[in-house]
Amino acid sequence: MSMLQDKLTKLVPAYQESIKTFAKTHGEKVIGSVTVGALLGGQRGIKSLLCDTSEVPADAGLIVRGIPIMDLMDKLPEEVMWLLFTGEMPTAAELKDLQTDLEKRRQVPDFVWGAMEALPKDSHPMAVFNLLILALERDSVFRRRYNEGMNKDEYWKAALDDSLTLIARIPEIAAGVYRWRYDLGPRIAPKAGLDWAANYAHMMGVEDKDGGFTRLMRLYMVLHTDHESGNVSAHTCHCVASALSDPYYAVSAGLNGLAGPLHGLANQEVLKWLLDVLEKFQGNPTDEQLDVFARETLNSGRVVPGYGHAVLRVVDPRFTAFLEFGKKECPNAPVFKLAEQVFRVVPEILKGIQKIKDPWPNVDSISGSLLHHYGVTQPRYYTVMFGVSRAIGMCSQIVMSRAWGEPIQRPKSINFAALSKLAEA
Ligand code: CMX
Repeated sequence: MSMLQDKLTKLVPAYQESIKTFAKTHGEKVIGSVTVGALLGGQRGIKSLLCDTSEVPADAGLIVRGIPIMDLMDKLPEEVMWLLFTGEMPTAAELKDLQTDLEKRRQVPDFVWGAMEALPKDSHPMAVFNLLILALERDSVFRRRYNEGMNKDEYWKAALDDSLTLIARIPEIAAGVYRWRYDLGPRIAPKAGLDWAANYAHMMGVEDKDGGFTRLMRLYMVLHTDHESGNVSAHTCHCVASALSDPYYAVSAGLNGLAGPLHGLANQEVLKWLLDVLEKFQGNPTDEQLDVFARETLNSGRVVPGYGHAVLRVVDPRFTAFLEFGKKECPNAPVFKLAEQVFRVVPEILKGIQKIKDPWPNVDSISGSLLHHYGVTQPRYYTVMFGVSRAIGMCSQIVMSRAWGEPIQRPKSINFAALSKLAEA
């Protein structure tokens, strides 16, 4: 048993018990209400999901298990992974043990590559990536044990087993998609002794003379791990897993949601938008030119990608973390400079549009400008990188839900006639 499995075996019974007792004591308490506006407005603000891995206060942004994301900037993704699963930072021995466990699990079976190579090259990288995660489902321990009659109390253990294997294999799958999709040569094998994000950078084969790309990848993988449970990808994953579909099914489903342009695909849209600006003005524009360009986007009925958020009402701290990284590592890179300039110009425009609740940048408005600087110049690939990291958070949420025994989700829908009757009564 790995140290993470051992740690959770000690922590889970108390967690289970506290929720069971809480449900008995407070099961009938009212904690909120549902307005017609919320029902018709994408369920905004309805508190209906339990998530202990992270929270996103509107005025502060991501907090992972009580720690603001900015305080985790210099950590490894594996440390944040341990934090998400257990609520504590790992000791050096625990970190080492987790890395060793991931290393043991990371061999991607050959049939996965066969599935990839059967696809047309112009498939979207997110479609290929999600399909390969589904292909990994063949090895699901959760499904096998369920078929063998697994006791309910063991669900979380089998979900953890699958989660660890999935997280171990996901960088190689994502790097394989990158090299195949853009004809960059044969796949590069993982290297012993490298941490999880450094290995992902290594397997992508991006030239990295001063180690800047590896540093970016560590930060990127830390910043995108989790964002509570109400966003499209997390709550899709959560819902699918509640049917006891195993983590491969659930994470792949969640990542299909991440592939939407209003969610994770926004990072692709942002880079396309920034490159359009550079092309139109043959380089970095003046603030006035940028202002006109952004207003043209809005007037043509499109969104300015990377700006606004369903929950946040301040600058996304993950944006700030990337901004700090860029100022230190590549202050003069043209695309990064443009992303900084957009931050100066666009919020002032969005503040003037009454319906927009959040005029501030989210994480997607800047991440691609840094990737582009290091040579990852294919925006259609960016959401895959987001997905590699987000799989960690989704898996931690699945394990927590199976640990406390969350039942299958089944909110009630009503038709318009019934809604009208209720509202008018
Ligand atoms: N540009 C133009 N219009 C915007 C906008 C933007 N950046 N942000 C919000 N709006 C518009 C909405 O489209 C909506 O218009 P309609 O009422 O005409 O439909 C109106 O302002 C109100 O929206 P809101 O309540 O402020 O925001 P929502 O919760 O509805 O949507 C989000 C949130 C993120 C989908 C939206 O801000 C947006 O589309 N942003 C651009 C895409 C983006 O960056 N997405 C990534 C989000 C982070 C992530 O999930 O990864």
